[in-house]
Parts: sequence; structure tokens; C-alpha cells
Amino acid sequence: MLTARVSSPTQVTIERTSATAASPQFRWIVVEFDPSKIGSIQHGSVSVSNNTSTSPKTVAISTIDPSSSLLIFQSRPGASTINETAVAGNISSPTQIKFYKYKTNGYADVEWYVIDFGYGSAQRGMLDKTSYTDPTWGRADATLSPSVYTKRMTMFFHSLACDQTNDYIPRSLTTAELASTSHLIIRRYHIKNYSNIEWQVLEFPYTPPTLAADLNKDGRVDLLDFAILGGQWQQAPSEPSADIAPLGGDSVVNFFDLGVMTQHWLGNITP
Ligand SMILES: [Ca+2]
Ligand SMILES: [Ca+2]
Repeated sequence: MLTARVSSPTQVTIERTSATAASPQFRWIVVEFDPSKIGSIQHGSVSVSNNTSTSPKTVAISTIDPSSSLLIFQSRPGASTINETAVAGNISSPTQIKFYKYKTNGYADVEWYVIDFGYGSAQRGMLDKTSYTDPTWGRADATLSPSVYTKRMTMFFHSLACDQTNDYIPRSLTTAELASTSHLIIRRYHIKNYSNIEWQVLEFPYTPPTLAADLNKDGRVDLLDFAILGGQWQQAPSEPSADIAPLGGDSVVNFFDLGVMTQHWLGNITP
């Protein structure tokens, strides 16, 4: 298991704890955010060793707004035991993130990023699969409240701590799926082992597209709009204005404006 970090303006560093044995293949992605478009982005590295859910490793961060922020991270375990490959983490306050394993033995090194997008609506929670009835979980369900609109831009990220000091990979490896507007499912194939599952969902606000020729703003470009344009034909615009061309208007309603309406004709704005 590997970690990645942007180590300089021109370099990405991929690391693992042991350089022997398996030969990995990996792909990497670097996303550069426009600083004027997001709230903030922070990065750091931390070692998680004897930290459990009751004594997590805490990391101080610069103040963020948790309602618009995501914590994403990767860990490289010190050994191939479930406990060390499974690190859970969350944003525990506007100035703190925390990480933990299920047991105190071993360690994992974590590379983390906290992105405060500056907008959006985040929710997060922990699914407790630590009781005696739950080690056989193959699926864990988180309920989202309020519900999110899945057709919009919605990001989610999860992590988990997992029991066992032996080599039982891949029991700790899981996927997350946004199954409906209010339902996040975490799944794994290989059951057994208790877990704490930390999840986060961030929904970005939706700005509906606009059609300039939808003069009466009812979501369609049709005869109602055409009638408004006709009423202002070869005149100065009135309200609502049919002066939609050239961009910014030219104080007269003429063939330029009709041309844009023709392009948008019978267009629907659907969310
Ligand atoms: Ca219209
Ligand atoms: Ca015009």
C-alpha cells in the first residue's frame, strides 16, 4: 500500500514502507486548485502507531469550515497485518483532524490533505461495527440527512480501522457507493473483523444553467419568449429585456437577438 504527496512544484513522491517483495504498478493524479476559488488546502504527514479510537492521533490544522471541507488521505502500513493497513480518520473540529487504528500494535504512516472548498454542504459520521454481532459485516449503511442530489457534484470519502494483528488482507479493503440521495453503502467481499468506518459526503451547490433566450425565466425557450422579443422588435429593450445579443446587449432588439433565440429555440433547462 502506497502513499502519494506533492513534494515540490514539479514532483510527486510515492512511498511505501518496505521496498522488497511485490512490484506495484500505480497511477497518479495531481489536481491543482485555483486559490481564488476554494477556501484552503492543507497537507501533512503523520505516523499512527498506538492510536485507537479512544486515543487517536490528533493533528492541529489551520481553521477550516467543516461544513465545506473534506479530509482525504492514504496510509502506508508498517506491516501487512489488517490492523496496520486500516487507518480511520476524520475532521474532528474546525482546527483538528484525527486518525486511529483498531489496535495499538504496529504503525502506519499517513499522508493527508484537508480541502476546504469554501462552499458546499458536508456531512460525516462513524459506523460502529465493533460489537460482537458485527464482525461479519459485508455491507455497512450510512444514512444521509439531509439527502443529497446525486445528479449534482457530490464527493465522498471513507476510511476504516479494522481488527486483527494477522495477515488477512483484503478484509480491510472496501468501496463506497452513493446508492441513493440518502444512502451511502460501504462494501467488502471478505468478512470478519470488527471495524470503525468513518465516512464523509460533500455536496456542492447547484447553479442551474441559463439560456439567455429564456426571457421570462420559466425554464423553456418558446413562443412566450418569442412574443416578448416580437414586442420589442427593432426598438430599445424593455422589461424583461430581449436585448440578448451581442453579449452584454447593444440597446436594440434586432436580428442579432433573434439569432440567439433561434439557437436556443425550444431548449429546456433541466436540473
Ligand atoms: Ca421562457
Ligand atoms: Ca441586441
